[in-house]
Order: sequence, then structure tokens, then C-alpha cells
Amino acid sequence: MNASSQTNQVPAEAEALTQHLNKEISIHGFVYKIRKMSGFSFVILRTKRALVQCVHSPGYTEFPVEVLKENMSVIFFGKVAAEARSQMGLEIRLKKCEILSAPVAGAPVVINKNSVEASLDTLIDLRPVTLRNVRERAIFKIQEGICRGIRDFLYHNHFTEIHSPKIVFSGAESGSDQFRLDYFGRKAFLTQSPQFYKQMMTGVFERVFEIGPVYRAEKHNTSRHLSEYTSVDLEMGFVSTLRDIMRLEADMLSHTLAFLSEAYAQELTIWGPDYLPSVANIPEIPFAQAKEMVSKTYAREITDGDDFEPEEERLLSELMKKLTGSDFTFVTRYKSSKRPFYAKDCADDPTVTDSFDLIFRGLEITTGGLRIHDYDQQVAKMRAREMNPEDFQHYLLAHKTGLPPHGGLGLGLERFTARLLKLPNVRYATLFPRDTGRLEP
Ligand code: AMO
Repeated sequence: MNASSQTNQVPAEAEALTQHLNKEISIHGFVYKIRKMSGFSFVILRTKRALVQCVHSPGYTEFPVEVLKENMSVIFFGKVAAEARSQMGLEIRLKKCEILSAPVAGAPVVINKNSVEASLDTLIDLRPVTLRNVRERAIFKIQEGICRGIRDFLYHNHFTEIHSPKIVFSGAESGSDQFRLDYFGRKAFLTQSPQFYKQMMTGVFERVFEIGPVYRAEKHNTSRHLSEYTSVDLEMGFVSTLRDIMRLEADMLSHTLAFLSEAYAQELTIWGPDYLPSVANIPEIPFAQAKEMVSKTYAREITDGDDFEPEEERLLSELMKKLTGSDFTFVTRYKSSKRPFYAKDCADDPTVTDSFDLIFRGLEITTGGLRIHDYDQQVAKMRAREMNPEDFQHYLLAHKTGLPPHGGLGLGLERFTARLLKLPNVRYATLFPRDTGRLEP
């Protein structure tokens, strides 16, 4: 008879194991670390979410510890015992084991210490292995938590989740950074954002969102640009001011961070305290004023009056943190010439748009704004930019047949995760990054 049928197979969560105190159980996972002590050994089992302390003692355990090797897949059978000195407050006294698979090679880097001592490139080259380190792995559990928190918030606020095409006829953002492809003899692109589709859907569902991949043919290799990233996009109809969108984002982030601290406490504990920011009272500043303030405070000459340099974004964040205590800053009233054709201009000054960026710990993580919903206005703005409305007839069909006043935002998931954990490069928070130099793994 298989030994597992005689025992309770339990998930390796602390709470689940606690319910089995003093009982015989079976548990599966990977051998993470074997630490020989005098007279017994600790065998740390890596399960899908935890590290479980197991004890091998020759008088009690019915197999020799030498049969175990790091990274083996195993089923352990043993008794759950209280142990105050272990992280879970309990341990498993090993009785038997079933080896399911054994590696044919050792790990190319040490993965069972607090962190992996390797360069970013090595971390990524060896992802299937380096992610077995629990600190590395926690980044992506936290990223999962961010998506769950956001989804949860948006469903609760009556947003419909959509899935728009990734192969498209034309780009929405800017012409230069699109990946072209041959689509059965026709010119096509990989989508830069679901912008057109989410806007069109406000005329159908009123409130929509999508979490999915988008593509930017970024020629430059920076710590914040990826060629493929995950965009959290939302769009809502019947909004009256830009603040409706900014407030929604603040509430969404607040909900998400509260959710993380509850449901992902074990991963946050691995990273340590001081990561979760407060979202209360995010300051708001117009772009021109932000530029001036940074220039004056840090005695920097303004070389590009239309956009932020990355260093200015960082300094603005630093300054706003000092002045207001917030890790976040909303920057509004970006120049129309620098925003896409679908952006709505401000009623009091058509040279600036009713749009915003959200800067978090020195990095832009979100762009959002009100959109032009009026057909004639949209066509006029396209013409003023020497675009041909005919090329956008499917998009404009929505405007022509009536769209509500609407607005929305796009948040870069990797950028948000990276800044949340204070990672210096967005690639740390990307499972398998794609950039100018990387197509594998
Ligand atoms: P934007 O182009 O500013 O706006 O992108 C929105 C957010 O996506 C992230 N982001 C990136 N992350 C990693 N690598 C990149 N190359 C990259 N480019 C952008 C950033 C950025 O703030 N359609 C609009 C959004 C909207 O208005 O709804 C858009 O895509 O976090």
C-alpha cells in the first residue's frame, strides 16, 4: 500500500499544518537545504509557498539522510510537532520519504541562502533555478497579489474585464516604437496598449479593464524600459473630471496594498518592513510647476521644457516626499504636443491636457487622463496632427455612434512591483524580460 494513503496530505501553509499538530501527515515539495547537526539533521522542504523545517533523526527516521539531495522532489511522511524556535512554530519529525525525482545536476548558483549572489543578467539567464530562492520567488507572488488586489477592487466597482487583440492594424501611442509584423502579407503591429479597445468598450460596458501584455520597440536599454510589459489598463465612462480617475487610482492602490499586507504577509515578511507606502493624500502638481520647482530646488537648468528627464522625476519624488511625506505624486497638465491624439485638452488652456502621470518613488508608473469623446473634436485633432481619420475608421465608429465622456489609465505592472520592493531595475520584477538584447529564456 502507498504510504500516502495512510496519512493526511496537507498543504504546507502554516495554518494548515498547525491544525495537524501531533498528527501523522504527508507533505510534498523540494529538498531546499540539508543541515547536518550533531546527532540529527534539519531538512528544509520548499513547498509552493513556504519553507518547512523537517527533522531527520536516526533513531526515529526510517531512511538514511544521505538519500536526500538538494532540489529532489519528495513526499515526506512524519509527525507535526510544536517547535517554538522554527519560523512556523512547528516542525515535521520525518519518518519515511518517497523520492519522486532527482536532479542530474547541481544548481549552477547557490539558491538556498537569504538571497542569490548573482548579477541581474545571471539571475535572468538562470531564472528556472534562481526563482527557487524564496526571496526571488516572493517578488512574483507579490506581483500576483497586486493583480489580485486590483482585479478584486475593479470587479467590486463594476468594471468588466476584457481581452483585446495583441495583433493590431495601427498603434495608439506613438509611431516610432512599434513592432511591425507581416500578417498574411499585410502590415500589422504588436499592440502598444489596449487604448482604442478600452475606449470603444466604454460605449458598451461603461467601465472596463484589462491586464495583459503590450509591446514597445524601445531602442534604448534603460532600467525602466522593457520591450514587452504587462499593462494594467482601465477605462470608465460618465466621468466628469480628471480627479474622478485619479481618485479611482488612489482607491485602487489603497485597496491593493491593504490586500497585499493581509494575503501576502509571508512574502512581505521575507522582504522586510518599510515597503508598503501610504496612499492617503497623494499630492498633485501641474507639470510646469513641477519642472520649475525641481529646477529651483536643485539648481538644475531646464533643458527639455516638454518632458521630464528621468533624473527630474527622481528629484521631484524626493522633494514631494520631503514636503508632503508621500511616496506618490500626481503630475497633471502635460503639454498637448507631448500627449497622444486621443487626450482631451484642458478647457481653460488648450495647450495642456486633462491628463496625469503618477510618479512613485522616483519613477512614472501610470499615465492617465480624460479622452476626447466627441466625434468632430477627435477628427479635428487628428487632422491638426496630419493624421488621416480614414485610417482610424473602426475606432472612430465608436465616437460617431456615441461615446460617454470617459477617461482611464494605464499602469505598468513591472514598474509598480519594482518600485514597491525598491528594486533598481524593472527587470528584477519581470519574470522573463524582453529587451533589445534579450529573447531568452
Ligand atoms: P504610457 O505609454 O505612458 O501610456 O504607458 C503607461 C504606463 O506603462 C508603463 N510603461 C512601461 N513599462 C515598462 N517598459 C516600457 N517600455 C514602458 N512603457 C510604458 C509605465 C507607464 O506609465 N494608453 C496610455 C495609458 C492611458 O492613458 O490609459 C499608455 O499606454 O508605467
